[in-house]
Amino acid sequence: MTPTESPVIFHNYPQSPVAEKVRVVMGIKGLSWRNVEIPRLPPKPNLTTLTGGYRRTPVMQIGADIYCDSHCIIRELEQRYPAPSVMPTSDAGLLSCLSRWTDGALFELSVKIVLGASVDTLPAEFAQDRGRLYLGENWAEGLKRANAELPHLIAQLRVTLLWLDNQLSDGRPFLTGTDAAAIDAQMYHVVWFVHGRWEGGALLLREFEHAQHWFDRVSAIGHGTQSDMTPEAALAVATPLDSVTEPGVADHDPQGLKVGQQVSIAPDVNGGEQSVQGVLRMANTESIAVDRVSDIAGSVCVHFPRAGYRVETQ
Ligand SMILES: N[C@@H](CCC(=O)N[C@@H](CS)C(=O)NCC(=O)O)C(=O)O
Repeated sequence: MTPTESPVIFHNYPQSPVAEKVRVVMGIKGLSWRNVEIPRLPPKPNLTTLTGGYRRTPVMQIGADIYCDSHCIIRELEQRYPAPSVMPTSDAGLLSCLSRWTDGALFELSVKIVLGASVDTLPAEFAQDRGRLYLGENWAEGLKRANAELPHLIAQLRVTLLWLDNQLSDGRPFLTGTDAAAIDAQMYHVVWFVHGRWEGGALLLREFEHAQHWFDRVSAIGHGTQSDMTPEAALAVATPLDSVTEPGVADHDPQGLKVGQQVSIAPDVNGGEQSVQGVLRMANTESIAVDRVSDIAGSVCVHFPRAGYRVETQ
C-alpha cells in the first residue's frame, strides 16, 4: 500500500465528546474513514503502542503517521482534504484563538458539570481516572466541589449558550455564516456532551431557540462514511510504511529544537499523564513530530500541537 492510499484511521470511542468534534469535521468534509474503537479506560495497549504513551481520545492514524489531539487532527485533515474547508471565512486566525477557549476552559467547565452532577453514580474506576485527569491530585475534593457548586457551573455555561444564540439570531445556519466550520464542531462538542450526559442539558439548551436549531443542524451533518477496523488491522497498516512527514525544524524555534534530538512531549496540564519520548523529526510554530519505534507497528512518527503541550529536551 502506498502512503497516498492509506485510509484515515480514527482511534476513538462513541461516547467521547472530543472524538465527536472530529467526527463532525469529517462529516463536514464528507470523508470516508476507518473506525477503531478503543477502551474508555487505560490500559489501551493497541493505542499506546502507536502513540508511545499518549492515552487520550481521539488519535488519528494515516499510514505510519499518528496524530494526537483534536487540534492536530483537524489541522492535518484540513491540509490533506482542503475542500470543503473547515475555515470557510477569512477569520481563521481569530477562530483558532477562540478554539483554545472552546477546547480548554469551556470543555473543562462541561467536564465539571457532567462529573459533578453524577458524582454519586460514577463507577469508582472511571471517577478516579477522569478525576485525576481533569481535576488534579485532589480530584476527590474537586468532584465534591463541582457537585456542590453545580448551579454556579451551569450559570457559567448558560452565558455561552446565550452568546451562541446571539451569534445565530440573524438567521445564519452556522456560526460563521452559510457553511459549517471547525468552530461549529468545536462549540458543538461541548454542547453535545452536556446535552447527552447531564440530565438538565436538553432543557437548558431549549431556552435558546437559535442555539437549539443550530445544534440540530450540526447534528444532522453526520460523520461522513465510517467502517469498522480492528486494532490489529490498524497496526498492520503502519507496519510496512514509513512516515510521509518532511523532516526539519523551522527558523527561530524558541527552544532551539534540532532534528535528531531526543525529546519528551506531554499535555501541559496536571493530568498525571505519561510523556511521549522520541527523536525529533519535525517542529514548527504550530506542530511537533517525533520518530519512535512501536513494538508492534514498527517505525512511526507521532505528531502533537505545540499549543498546550510541553516539550522537554534531554
Ligand atoms: N486536548 C485533547 C483533549 C482530549 C481529551 O481530553 N479527551 C478525553 C475524551 S473526550 C479523554 O482523553 N479522556 C480520557 C480517555 O479517553 O482515556 C484533544 O483536543 O484531543
